[in-house]
Amino acid sequence: MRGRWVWQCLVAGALGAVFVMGCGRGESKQELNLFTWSDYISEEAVRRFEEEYNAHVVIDTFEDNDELVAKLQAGVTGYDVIVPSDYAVQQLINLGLVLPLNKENIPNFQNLDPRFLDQYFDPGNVYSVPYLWGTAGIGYNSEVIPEPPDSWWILWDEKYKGEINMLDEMRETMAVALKMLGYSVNTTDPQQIAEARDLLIRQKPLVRSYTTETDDLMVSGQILLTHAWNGDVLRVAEEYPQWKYVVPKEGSTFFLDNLCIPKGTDNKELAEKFINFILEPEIIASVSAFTHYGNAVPASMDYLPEELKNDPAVFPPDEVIERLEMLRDVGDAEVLYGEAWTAIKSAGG
Ligand code: N2P
Repeated sequence: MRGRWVWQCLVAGALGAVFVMGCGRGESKQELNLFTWSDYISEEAVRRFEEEYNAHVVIDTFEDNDELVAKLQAGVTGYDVIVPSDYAVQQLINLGLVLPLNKENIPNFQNLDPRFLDQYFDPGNVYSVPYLWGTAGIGYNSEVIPEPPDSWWILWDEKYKGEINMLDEMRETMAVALKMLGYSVNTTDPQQIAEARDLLIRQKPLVRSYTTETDDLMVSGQILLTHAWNGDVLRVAEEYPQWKYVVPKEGSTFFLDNLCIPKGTDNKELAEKFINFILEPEIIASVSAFTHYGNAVPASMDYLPEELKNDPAVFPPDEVIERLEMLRDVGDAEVLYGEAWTAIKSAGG
């Protein structure tokens, strides 16, 4: 009897060892699920994280902050790291959809420029780590429009009917109209929101599309003008230098996108390792070099290509910065924005 038991144990042990060895040969790779904007991380950052942590990075993309918030609110799980903008971080915190970060696991937090920390949307950076920042403005095809447009009004010019794209991002697109009217992008005044709505409805017959994924439209020549984030135009411009970017004189928005860990992650430890890894100066530099967005790690400047460092469209001069406002959570007025946006989207084009 005893002998049989010993034999069984040996077999079980051997099987166990085979299982463990099997795991060591690949199956044990941990998965890091990143939910982010399109073209918003470098291949180098992904590859090096995968190598160093024996992990596999799975990327899923969203098109705008509302989509990200709505998905998490609807209970979609399985993501370990998400990339909300400023005001969306505030919304996610209020909804209880992001987890507090354990800074002990993120020693590279000290690499961050204090100017990007402790923002209104997350005092003390309990839930968020700054990632990339940029501006919204106008991307234009300089072969056809040689003079840099200085005003948002060009997107209302009949001459370009059917060749204009607007960002499909409620707060950003409302911000264009609000700035044209001389109002704050964070107004909660129903009258001002209604005026902005009407201006965008007036523009609609000229608009070819509303999308935040503008690359193909620019490259294929289907549009001549687009409301866009700077990096998205500058990345295309590397290969298609006719595409240029300006921030109009009426002013615009400045965004700060952040790394957060959503509730429902099943690997918070790996998520924190990933965030820490991204904050390595050389790694975040590779992200900026690819995306053409500024980052919040000053030491990364040493690794950035000269042209990028000196590009005022990436690092705007003070006179441009003065014209920029950051979007904020508008609280109850969000409903008014939502109604305005629905009216714009459903208006006859
Ligand atoms: C990247 C989009 C930039 C994110 N394709 C703006 N918050």
